[in-house]
Amino acid sequence: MELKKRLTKIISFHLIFLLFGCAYYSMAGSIPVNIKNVSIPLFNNETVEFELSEKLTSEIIQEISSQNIIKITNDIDSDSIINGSITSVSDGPYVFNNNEQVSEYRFSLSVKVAWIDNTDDSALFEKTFSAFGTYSIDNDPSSDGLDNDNDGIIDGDDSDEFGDSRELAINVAINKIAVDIVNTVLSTW
Ligand SMILES: [Ca+2]
Ligand SMILES: [Ca+2]
Repeated sequence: MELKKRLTKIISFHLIFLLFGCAYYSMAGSIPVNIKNVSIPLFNNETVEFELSEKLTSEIIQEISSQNIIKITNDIDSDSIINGSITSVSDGPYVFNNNEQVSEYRFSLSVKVAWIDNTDDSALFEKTFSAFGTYSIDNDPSSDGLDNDNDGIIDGDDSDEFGDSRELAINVAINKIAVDIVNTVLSTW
């Protein structure tokens, strides 16, 4: 009799857990079922930095299609739309050497992004993203002793570290932001 009571307790506990589990699950998957595709028009660029929006927009599109998250469409009747605006960029000193000269700079950018449900114009998320890349003025990225793209591989060992060092820092920052945005789309899902 005692055992039977205990068993009933255990079973009802599991039942409650299961029910709560389901409730949590359905809340996590709160994207309206009507959203089957997304359009991603070229982001606005409010800064004077050249070609940033082209780079960032195509990086996001590439990231979303390679992960097969949601269908991307150019259709003006899309279910949803991702709007973005690059609001600021800056080149600031990041590391000083012993002579108090700047040895590393940091290129930073901020982007305001909203994912809109077109049926009622509500925002699935609305968020500002920031990222940076570092570069040195004196050396080229293949010999500056820096891990420019932060992947743990430095200079000659990293086939990505070449060319104009500021350009590379910009690409690194754009790549980080694109990954961040796509992760936010995924977590909204
Ligand atoms: Ca690297
Ligand atoms: Ca380097």
